[in-house]
Amino acid sequence: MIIVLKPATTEEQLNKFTNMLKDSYGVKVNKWDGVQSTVLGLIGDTTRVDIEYIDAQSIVESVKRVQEPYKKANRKFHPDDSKIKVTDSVTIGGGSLHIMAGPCSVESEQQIVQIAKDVKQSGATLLRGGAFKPRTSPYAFQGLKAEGLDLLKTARKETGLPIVTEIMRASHIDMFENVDIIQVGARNMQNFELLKELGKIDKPILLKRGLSATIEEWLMSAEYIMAGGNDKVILCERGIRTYETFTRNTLDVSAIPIIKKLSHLPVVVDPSHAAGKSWLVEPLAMAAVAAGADGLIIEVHNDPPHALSDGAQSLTPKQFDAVAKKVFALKSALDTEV
Ligand SMILES: [Mn+2]
Repeated sequence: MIIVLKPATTEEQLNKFTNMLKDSYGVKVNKWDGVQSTVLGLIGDTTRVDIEYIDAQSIVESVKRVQEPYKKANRKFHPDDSKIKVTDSVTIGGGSLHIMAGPCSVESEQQIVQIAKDVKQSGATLLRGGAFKPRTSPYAFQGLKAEGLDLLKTARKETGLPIVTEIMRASHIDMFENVDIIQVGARNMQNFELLKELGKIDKPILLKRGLSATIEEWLMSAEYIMAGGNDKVILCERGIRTYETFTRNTLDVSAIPIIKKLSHLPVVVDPSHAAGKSWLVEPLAMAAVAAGADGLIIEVHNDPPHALSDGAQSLTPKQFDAVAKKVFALKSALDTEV
């Protein structure tokens, strides 16, 4: 339920009203302060709330029930875009464009440090790299695990790039304490126990869309994290499963404006896993930025044919440089649009 308060509402009236809502109905009250008005979002069982009584209060401008099952992720509860601060220099959402780039898997110190330097040179502002790898086959390379995390930290030290890497299980959260953005992969999007644990920490979470997840299911997974108190959720569209087999997945470009309409959370797009083919990364990246994405996450490898995972979709540093140039040029053209 959403309650919009009149602009003249005083702090004292607001507190009294909020306490009444909590005490009478046992709901949580989420407050959003806008320039013109204050919006209260009621979370919990609102079936007992007397909507006519609320509407009759002198400080209430309007009140309406929210049909969607996601509340904290809902734009109605938070009309402005969320800006997720990662470091002093990197904030995702709110109009900026950030590129996270790096290899599918961290393979060695030399590999990750060199790629980090290269992608930074091309304008990437975050370094991606998998240490724990969820692979379709149990016989495929499973990642360097804890050693991979250490190598990512070495690359961060060398370049200053914040790091984003995937977590596979809740018992690893302590190990990820010094990671800048924790990624939840597509296969874990509905691992609700993991999501609940990530809701208890104060760190940005990159939540990838599940292979066959609807937009509402994806937002409900974000809600799981936010319900626990962690509002720092960044959504990542990475392609969905369709009948098409030419591409690894089908990039759902329409999800970007739909998420923007339904939610205030930033959206990052992964053209690499959507395409599965390196030559498709550039057009899909351009489409994503044109559709309003807040960022891109792109796989870059120094030697794609010999990559331990996802070589076919990885760009070389030189190819990445060309893609980044085009993407930033497109972004500035969009920003100067009248
Ligand atoms: Mn990959």
